[in-house]
Amino acid sequence: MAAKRALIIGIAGQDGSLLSELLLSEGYEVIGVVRQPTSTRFENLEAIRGRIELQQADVLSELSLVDVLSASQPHEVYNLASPSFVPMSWKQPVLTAEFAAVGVTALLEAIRRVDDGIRFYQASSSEIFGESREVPQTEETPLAPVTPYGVAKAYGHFITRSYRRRYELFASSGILYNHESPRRPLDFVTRKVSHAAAAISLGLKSEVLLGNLDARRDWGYAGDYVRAMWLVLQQDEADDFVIASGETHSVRELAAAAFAHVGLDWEDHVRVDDTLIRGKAELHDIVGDASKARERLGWSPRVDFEGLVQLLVDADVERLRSRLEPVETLADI
Ligand code: GDR
Repeated sequence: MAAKRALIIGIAGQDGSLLSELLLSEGYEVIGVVRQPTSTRFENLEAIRGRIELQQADVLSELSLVDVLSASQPHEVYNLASPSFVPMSWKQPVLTAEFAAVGVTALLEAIRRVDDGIRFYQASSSEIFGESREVPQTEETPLAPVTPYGVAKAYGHFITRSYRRRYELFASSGILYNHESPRRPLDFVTRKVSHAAAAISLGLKSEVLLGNLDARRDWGYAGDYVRAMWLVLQQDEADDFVIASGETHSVRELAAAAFAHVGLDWEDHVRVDDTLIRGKAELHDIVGDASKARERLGWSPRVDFEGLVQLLVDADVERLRSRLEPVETLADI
């Protein structure tokens, strides 16, 4: 049987690159869509660059999407193209809405025109639950987003459902809670903390500034979560799925675990910077009930919170050490 073809919009990010690796291991042909020229060096794709094809397209241009879909004829399309750092959405609310809301519509329209048999995955987010009255949240929990990012993602979520209903497209959403890996940019709190713990343990810095230490999140490992994305598109029917660990931990617990892993006391190195506190934009009680994913997809996370923190810190120690080595070698000469 000919290999299945997957098109990943936003392939160069954390999720896109991890999903590519999974799909390649499942025997897929993987085509990625990027906004930059395809000759750009994408760090996350280095290891698999020779095994994937890249196409340049803009999710705001339906025509460019129609061209890419017509040329590549994918069986599955994963839409991971969106800004992902939530505080930035207050600085760039229009751009956020363009990519996370309008872009999804352009993509659904392009799919409908080119081949309505394509299976479509939309990256929804737990941010759509915002000030949720229901704890934990399920696929049926009413949406109450509070950030421009959450509002735009809610649009993306609803338009995906709307096309599923009106045009009977195979269009599914994964409502993913926070999912992390060593490929997370340093703006996000997990990488910020793991990188700081690693750097401090190596004597490269002495402290890190964080925001609200009492903030809680439902954190998981991104490698587990991209597996859920793939499973969502292997079902008989399109649907929405909450993908979450089902437990929350505070930023304080995150810092304590990360610093303890390198033999340090977090309280000696963490300072609070009030400008990083999100105030009324902070989300509370955001925790997912992934029962449906467990029952229907057979999905459950393999890496727990402790395992995740250790994996992140170990990767940062490794990365920083390998950068340090050439310097030490030079110093020896
Ligand atoms: P989030 O992730 O906004 O939940 O969105 P982030 O890691 O930025 O924040 C998590 C929590 O940590 C608190 N916090 C800090 N956050 C950052 N970034 N920096 C700090 O110094 C800091 N100190 C405390 C925050 O207040 C917050 O409570 C992520 C993204 O991946 C989204 O794209 C995705 O949709 C959601 O998760 C689900």
